[in-house]
Amino acid sequence: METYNPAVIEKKWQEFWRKTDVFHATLDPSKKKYYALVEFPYPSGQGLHVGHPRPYMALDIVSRKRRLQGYNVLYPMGFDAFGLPTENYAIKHKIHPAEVTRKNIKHFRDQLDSIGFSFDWDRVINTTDPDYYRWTQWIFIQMVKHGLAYKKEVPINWCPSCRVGLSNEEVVNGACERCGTAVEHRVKDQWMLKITAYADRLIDDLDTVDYTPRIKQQQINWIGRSHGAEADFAVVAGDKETEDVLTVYTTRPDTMFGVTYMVVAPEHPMLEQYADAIENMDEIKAYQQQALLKSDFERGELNKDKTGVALKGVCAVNPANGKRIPIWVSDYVLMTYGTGAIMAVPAHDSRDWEFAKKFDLPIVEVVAGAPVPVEEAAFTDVSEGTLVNSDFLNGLSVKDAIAKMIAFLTEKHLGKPQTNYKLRDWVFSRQRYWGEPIPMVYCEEHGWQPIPEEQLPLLLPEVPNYQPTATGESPLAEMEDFVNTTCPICGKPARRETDTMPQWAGSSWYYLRYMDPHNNQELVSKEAEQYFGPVDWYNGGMEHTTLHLLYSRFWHKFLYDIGVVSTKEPYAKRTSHGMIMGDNGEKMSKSRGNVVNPDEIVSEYGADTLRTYEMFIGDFEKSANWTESGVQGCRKFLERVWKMADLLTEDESMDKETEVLFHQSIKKVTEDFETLKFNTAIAQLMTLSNALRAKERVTRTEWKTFLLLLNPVAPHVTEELWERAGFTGHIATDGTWPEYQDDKLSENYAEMPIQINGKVRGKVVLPLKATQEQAVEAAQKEESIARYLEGKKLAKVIFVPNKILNLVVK
Ligand code: ANZ
Repeated sequence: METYNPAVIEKKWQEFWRKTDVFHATLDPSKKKYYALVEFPYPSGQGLHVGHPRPYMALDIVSRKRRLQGYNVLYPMGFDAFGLPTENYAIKHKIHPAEVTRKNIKHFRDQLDSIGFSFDWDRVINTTDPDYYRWTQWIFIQMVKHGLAYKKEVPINWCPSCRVGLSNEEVVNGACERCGTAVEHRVKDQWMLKITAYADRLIDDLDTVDYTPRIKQQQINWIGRSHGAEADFAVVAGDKETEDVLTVYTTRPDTMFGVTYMVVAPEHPMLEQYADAIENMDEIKAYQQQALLKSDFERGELNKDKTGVALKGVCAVNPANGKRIPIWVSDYVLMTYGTGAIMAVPAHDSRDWEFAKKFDLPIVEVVAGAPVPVEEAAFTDVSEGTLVNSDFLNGLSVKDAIAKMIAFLTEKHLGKPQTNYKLRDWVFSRQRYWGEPIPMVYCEEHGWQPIPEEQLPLLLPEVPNYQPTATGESPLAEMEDFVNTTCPICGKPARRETDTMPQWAGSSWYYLRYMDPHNNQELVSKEAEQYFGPVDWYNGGMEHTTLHLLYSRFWHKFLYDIGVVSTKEPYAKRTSHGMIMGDNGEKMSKSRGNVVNPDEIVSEYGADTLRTYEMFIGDFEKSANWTESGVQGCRKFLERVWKMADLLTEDESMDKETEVLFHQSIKKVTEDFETLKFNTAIAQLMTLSNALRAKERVTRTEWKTFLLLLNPVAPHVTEELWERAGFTGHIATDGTWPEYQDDKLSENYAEMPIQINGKVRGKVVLPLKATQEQAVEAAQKEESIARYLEGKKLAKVIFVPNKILNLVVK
């Protein structure tokens, strides 16, 4: 046979798949469906590097295998194309972002096609297409109508370099996620989405889905639900107890008797309120100025040198024992969490402890059982320890003391049980051009109104300049034609919202559109949603666990509440992949010069080699370093497979010697493909191919089975070999996934030496449980033995099961 030439084979089969449209998922409720989803890419100007397709290959394997198992598989792909890099590129090169996007998508599509994915391209979506974002806008309007979208003056995270407001999620260590510039705080009127209304359901419904444990845990941590109490501390100004109280949020009401001071955030309104009574207001003002410069992240950090100022002339009263305690202002207390004020218990809270040590404040132990005295370290373990120095709580465990103190506060009207969340409402406005216009209009008389739904999509107008304005307004603000409109209620002149949506908007519901991408009546038809939903398996990056995944679960739950979708959760299963690093072990990036372009690998070694290598490179959930020698190894494997075609015999049945290995391989590959163990599945196929080559013949059933098992990984070469072997049809159109037999999973056969009159004359292969009669019968049939029996009389039979058969003849 000629040599393996992937360049020719791969084009041929990609063309075949395209022509036969085999990967198109039809809406056919008579067939069992399987919906596999991968995160759609942002079509950047750089194109794909070899890290991007790793997750696509994984679910391509699952999709191809499921199709062979008879499923109607929906495996779609699209482009998440709104976003800053495109806009920035457009600004720099003076090309319209839509033009940039078109070019980039074309490039991505070519790259993806060359790798041979089984995507259903009839369903491709692009979030910047008005037919798509019309529905993104529609969902926003439904949220407005249900009170989940509202406008609010909020201090936002402002990136002075991108000139854009960022959500908390887009701020990483106090810097802009995209460009790394330190984030400032600014007050702006923003559209907000009330994701907090769904906080409990976003945690509780995790019990109903199959997500990798660390993904679940990250979501839980991000939402940050904590149970505790609010407690009121009376404020004393001068020497008089006022009517006012300072309310704190605490998860440890049991430690109330250990409170030795209070702390308010620098932004706390009580400071303004008591400005007259506070004697050192100048000092406080100076401190407030300083705090403004720090991000919440910096402020919350442990082990950071604590700063603060004590209020002079104002103090508070501990509601448990009536003692007067000082009030401090310090930036380790955030205005954005709880009530912006805390009761400090230095003996049992590490940050309070550090603060107390620095400013020499009293430390009172109220939970006994610390391994070292509380003067040396805070004792924070709540599972051990007994309350002391705490009046009516003495002797109780922490758990019981919490309950008792909450009951006490509630009864005395000094507090109440309270649940808090770290999760904040989602800042949904962006002052950028390249995003979905927010379909809202402001009327002097009727306030903010959504535009009538018949007017959707609200098109993004062409602007001469995409540059964000110096005032921080979106470029749309300068387009009078766009801005000036009429009020949908009274018809009088009104102004349009000029902010656009964040990039997270389009990706919050895209999996629904794939189910029914061309529907111009609805976002998705009931029929399509009920058939294809929910997504059976969604794989994506770990970095999207707290942003995209949470946002899309929130939108889905809202759509469930208004009857658009029929399931409570969008994704039945979610997994994550590890990254592919450069050959130097560092993250692939242009600046590090370690980027590998898949195009080069495809043209030098072939797509099947690239696919095999990326799936063989290591544990799918862990990161792995790219090595060229690894690529070469996989290419060699496929070349050996190619040459195996020369060993093909006319026999149909499986040879006994490799039958068990075959059944074991079917089982292992079938299971490993479903449990992210692509590497061990491939290793098994390598072992199997070695065994087949060792026996120097491959029967037709063996060859067929082997090609089917390898097909999801290396679809082109296996189709070619299938065709050359003359098997019926093609794998993609006619193949059926092989099944193993339980009773063939272990060695059931043994070779038995046959003796004639005490001398070994040959051997037979017998089932392990063979009886004496079966053994004798097999021996008589065996040519090498039969000669010795000819014309003789069988006098005696000595049979040791599974070991030996001795025939005594005369
Ligand atoms: C007294 C106390 C004693 C606390 C103790 C802890 C341990 P989570 O679990 O994250 O909800 N806290 C409350 N509001 C705060 C704010 N705005 N900025 C900074 N810290 C704040 O944490 C709740 C605990 O964090 C609260 O319980 C409070 O300190 C602090 F041994 O109250 B605790």
